[in-house]
Amino acid sequence: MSQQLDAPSQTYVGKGKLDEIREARREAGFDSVICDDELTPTQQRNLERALGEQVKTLDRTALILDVFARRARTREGRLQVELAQAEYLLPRLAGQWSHLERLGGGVGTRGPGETQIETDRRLAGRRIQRLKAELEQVRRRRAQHRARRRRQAMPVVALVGYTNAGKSSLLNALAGADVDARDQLFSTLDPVTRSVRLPDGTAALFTDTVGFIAKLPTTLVAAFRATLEEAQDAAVLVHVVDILRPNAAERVEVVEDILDSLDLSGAPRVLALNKADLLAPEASAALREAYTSPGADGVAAVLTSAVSGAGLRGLMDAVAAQIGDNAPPASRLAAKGARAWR
Ligand SMILES: Nc1nc2c(ncn2[C@@H]2O[C@H](COP(=O)(O)OP(=O)(O)OP(=O)(O)O)[C@@H](O)[C@H]2O)c(=O)[nH]1
Ligand SMILES: [Mg+2]
Repeated sequence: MSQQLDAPSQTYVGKGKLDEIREARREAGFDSVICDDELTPTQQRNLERALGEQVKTLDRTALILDVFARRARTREGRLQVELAQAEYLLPRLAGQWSHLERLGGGVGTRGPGETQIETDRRLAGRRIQRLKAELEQVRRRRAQHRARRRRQAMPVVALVGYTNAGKSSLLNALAGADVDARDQLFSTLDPVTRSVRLPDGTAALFTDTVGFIAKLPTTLVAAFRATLEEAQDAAVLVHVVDILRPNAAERVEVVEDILDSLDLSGAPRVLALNKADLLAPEASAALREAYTSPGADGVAAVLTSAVSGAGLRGLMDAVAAQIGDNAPPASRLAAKGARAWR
C-alpha cells in the first residue's frame, strides 16, 4: 500500500489508510507490516497499538539490519551489525517495555517497569561503548595494513555500487578471486582485496565493498565506516551499475550521494555498466551514448559483463588511464607477484 503525505503522521500513515490496513488484514489475514521508511520510536509504538499485538510491525531499517545480521560472517562484520542493532534499539527500549506492560506479564506497577527501562538503557549504552571500542581496535589494525600498503605503493581500486550490481562478480572475473557472489541483497559484508596487474604492467589492489541501498540506515553507515575506509585510500573508484535495472540512473545518484556523505567523492570514477551480456544490442549503443556523452561529467563509462568477460579489458584500460602517471613507480616492482590480467 502506498500513500502520499506531506509529512508522516504519528502513526506513520493517515487515519483512513490505517482503516484500510485493518480491513486488508480481515481479508488477507497477514501477520506482519513492513514500512518502507525508518519509523520514529513513537510512530512504531502507535502503529503497533493501532494494529494490535498479533501484527508484527517492522520498518525498513529493522529489515535491513536483519538481512545484515544474517550475512555477517567475520568478527568485524558481526561487530558492526551488532553495533548498528544496539544503536537502533536504544531509543526504542521504552516502547518494548510498554508493550510488555500491556500484556500484563508481571510488570504490574509503573515503578519497577521504569527502573527496568533505565537498567536496560544503561546496559545497552555500555554495550554500545564496548562494541565501539572493539571496532576501534579493528580499525587501527586496518589502518596499519593500509600504511603498509602505502609503503608498498600499490594503488587501490575500490569497487563500489548498489547492492547486487555485480561488484563481487567483477572482482572474481578480474582477479580470479573466490568471493561469494549471489543473487541476493548484501552478499558482501566482509570485503576482500586482491592484487591485479593492469594492462600497462602496473599492479593495483582491487577491493570489494559493502553494497549500498536507497535510504541506507544511518546507524549502518556509521557502523560500516571502518570497512568503507578501505575505499578512502582508493586511487580510483569503479562504480558498478546493474544496467538492467530500469531505475539504474536513480541508483547511480543514490550511490553518489552516499559516497558524498562518506567523504569518498573525491577519487576519479570509472562507471562499469555491468550485466551487459543480457542487454539487447540497440540498448547497449544507446547506453554507451548516454553515459559517455560530454554532458556526463567526463566520467569514463564501460559496458561490462562479469559473466561473459566482455568489456573487462576496456574497464582495465579505463582504470589504468585514471591511475596514469599518478601510479607510484614501485607498483611496477610489486607487479611481479600480482596476477596478470588476461
Ligand atoms: N547476467 C549477469 N549477471 C551478473 C553479472 N554480474 C553479476 N551478476 C549476477 O548478479 C548477482 C549479484 O552479483 P554480486 O557479484 O553478488 O553483486 P554485488 O554487487 O557484489 O552484491 P552485494 O555484495 O550483495 O552488494 C549474482 O547473481 C551474479 O551472478 C553480469 O555481468 N551478467
Ligand atoms: Mg558482493
